[in-house]
Amino acid sequence: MRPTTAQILLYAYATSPFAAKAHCYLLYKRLTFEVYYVNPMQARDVLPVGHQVPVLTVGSESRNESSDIGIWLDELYPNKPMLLPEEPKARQRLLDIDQWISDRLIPNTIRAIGDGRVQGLLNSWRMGNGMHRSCDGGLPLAARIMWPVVLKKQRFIRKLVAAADLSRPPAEAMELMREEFLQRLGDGPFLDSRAEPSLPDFSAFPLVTHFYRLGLAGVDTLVRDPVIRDWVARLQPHVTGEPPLLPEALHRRAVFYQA
Ligand SMILES: N[C@@H](CCC(=O)N[C@@H](CS)C(=O)NCC(=O)O)C(=O)O
Repeated sequence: MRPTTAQILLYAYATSPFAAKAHCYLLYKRLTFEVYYVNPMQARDVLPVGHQVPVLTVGSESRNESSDIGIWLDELYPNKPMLLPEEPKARQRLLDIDQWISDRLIPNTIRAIGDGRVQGLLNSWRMGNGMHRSCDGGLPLAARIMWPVVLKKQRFIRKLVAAADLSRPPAEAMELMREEFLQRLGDGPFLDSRAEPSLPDFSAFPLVTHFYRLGLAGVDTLVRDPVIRDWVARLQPHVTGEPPLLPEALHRRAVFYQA
C-alpha cells in the first residue's frame, strides 16, 4: 500500500547515493514532493517497482533507475529547469559524464567506504545507524550490530566493489577519481564547463558530499579539493529545499568541508 497520498513520492534510503541523486533532481526542479524512507527489510513488499531504491512515483506511475528518473522528470516537467539540454552533442557529453559517475565514481567510493578493517567496520555501523534512525519502523538491534556483515553480503555492493579500480589501493583510486572529476569539470563552473548545472552535477553531488556529511571516514578525497569545494558551494543553493537531502538527525558534519 502507498505510504502517503503525495502526488510525487520518492522511495529512498537516507544512506543511498542513488536515491540522493533522484532527490537532487527533484530539488533542482523545485517540485513539491515527499520522501519515504523504506525499511530495507520490507523493500520488496513496499516498493512499487523492482527491489532497489530509488523509485519515483508520480501520480499512478512508478519508475526506478536513478538517472532514468532524471530523464523522465525532464519529460514530465519541461517547464521547470531542465536537467539535460536538447542539443544532441551536448546532451550526449553529459550522459557520458553521468555514465562515468555510475561506472567509476560510485564503485570506487563504495569500495573506499569499506576499506580497512576498523574504518570499514565503523563506517558500516554508522550507515546502519543512519538507516535505523531514518527508515520506517527502524532496524532490530541484531541487524544494526550485524550491519557490516549485512552490507558485505549484498549483491549490489559486491557488484559495485568488483567494478572499482582494483589494481590500485582504494585511497589511490579515489585520488584518480578526483583527477578524473576535475577533467570533467573543465573550466566550470559546472560539469562539462557549463554555465548551468545539469544531470551529472546532481548525480555527482551526493557522491562528493553525502557520505562525508554522514560522518564516514576516508571519503573526503574529493571534497577536500578547493576547486571541487567551490563546485559544491555553487550547487548547494540548487539542492537546498524540502525535504532536505539528508535528514537533519543524520548530519554529522557541516555541509562544507572544514580542514
Ligand atoms: N542502478 C540503480 C542502482 C540502485 C541501487 O543499487 N540501490 C541500492 C541502494 S544504494 C539498493 O536498493 N539495493 C538493494 C538491493 O539491491 O536489493 C540506480 O541507479 O538506481
